[in-house]
Amino acid sequence: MLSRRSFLLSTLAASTALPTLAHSQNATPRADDAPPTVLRLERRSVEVNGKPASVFGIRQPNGTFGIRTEVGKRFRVRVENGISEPSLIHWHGLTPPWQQDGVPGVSGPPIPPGGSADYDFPLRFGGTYWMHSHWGFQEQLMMDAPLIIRDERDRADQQEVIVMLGDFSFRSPEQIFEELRKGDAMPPMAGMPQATPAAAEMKGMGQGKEMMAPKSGSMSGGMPGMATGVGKPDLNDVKYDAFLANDRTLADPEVVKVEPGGRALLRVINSASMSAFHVDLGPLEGELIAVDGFRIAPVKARRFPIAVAQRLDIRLAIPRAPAAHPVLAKLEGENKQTGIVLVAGGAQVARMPGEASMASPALTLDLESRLRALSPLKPRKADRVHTINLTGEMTGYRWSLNNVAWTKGTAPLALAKGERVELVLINKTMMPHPMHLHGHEFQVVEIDGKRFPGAVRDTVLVPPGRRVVVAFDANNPGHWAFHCHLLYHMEAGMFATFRYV
Ligand SMILES: [Cu+2]
Repeated sequence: MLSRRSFLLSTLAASTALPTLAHSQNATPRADDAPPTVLRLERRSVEVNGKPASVFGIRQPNGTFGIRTEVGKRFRVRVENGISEPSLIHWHGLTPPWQQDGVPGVSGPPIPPGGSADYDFPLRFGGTYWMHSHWGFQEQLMMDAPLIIRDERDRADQQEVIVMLGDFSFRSPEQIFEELRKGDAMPPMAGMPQATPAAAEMKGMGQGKEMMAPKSGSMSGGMPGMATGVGKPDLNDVKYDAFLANDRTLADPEVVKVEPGGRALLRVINSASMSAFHVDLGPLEGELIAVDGFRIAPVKARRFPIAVAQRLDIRLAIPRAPAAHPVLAKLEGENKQTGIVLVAGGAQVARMPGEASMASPALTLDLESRLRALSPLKPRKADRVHTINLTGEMTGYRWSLNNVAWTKGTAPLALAKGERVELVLINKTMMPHPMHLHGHEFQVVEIDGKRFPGAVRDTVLVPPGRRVVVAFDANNPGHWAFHCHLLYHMEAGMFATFRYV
């Protein structure tokens, strides 16, 4: 078993310049250094549907899941691997030096059982982020936690409520992946005509007038998961046993006391491996003030879509009358739901069913097309454009980018320091793909040919048949992952890297 020291040395061997790992090399910390926050990777038990389940967790020694810190501070963390297998934690949405990004085989080696790794970098911006393992299928087993960076948006008179969404199966992730590969659910062939989710768009929550891709030939014949009609997207190809909010189902939801007449900030994190939701506030109107941590011109609504790995910051004014206010998350395309309950005053909490009376529609880009960044990128012509087709093959659940299923030997995509880069993401498949870029925030600048100064974020949904363009500045040299955040798509090869120095 590797010691922590040999892990650090092997990290060093992988790279010549590691200024930000300097702290871990110091035998004695400087006097002005606070000790690092320790995060322990651990096994733990949770109860789901009345049955015990062994999952993972990321906790501080005092029991706190994840980290809550402040903008301007350094992110000084020691991760201790207390499980019996290797692991490595990715700080989703942060922009660390690339060696500290936590992607095994790209950023550095995994932490062996019993080992630890140190992290130290400045926090440039605040917001709602999260952390999760990038090793194997550990994310499906809840190796994830909130990563909250407070900034001027946080107010003393505002109660923070974190809602971490998840999908859960009593089957092992390996078994789930095996079932997918055997063809219980198969993506369409690359290059085949693509149907569009027109029906779902019509039923969509928003009334946006966005462009739709033209409807073309149906792929639904013989496609599992598509029996409900022509032209619908293929959603939810893993059948889960439960959907969780803060580790719990609606049979026994988390109940959070809030102040009647007070303010709350919901920090919703979709840490599910494969499931997108509609956050449903019932009769309450919320104000969406940030996506993926970054501020937007506020949008008021009662329902907000959230794709896998995305975050929503929603301000709520709690009514004065005593009442229970469920905050539900409804699985897209189905009637399954999960959530928590906000209780103001002495109100009774009524039992809520885990299934809604109606199925939710698929997520659309209606909201995305209406979001406007409060701090957009400086307008600038792209120095480099990468067109990235989101692709899939018929056999064996093979997902890919530009028809390449990533392996360690796949060449990185090129870019150069200082460039404005645009990624043209074209979904040639029947499934929606939430695409995530590591180490950089990007701005959504185009949907289906229409340019607009959209949200700055780190994960964008590309529904079937749609074309989404994101722009970013190549200002953080290194070797970075870019991938679909659906866990089994990523594992199947829907993954690429960028490398520049
Ligand atoms: Cu995908």
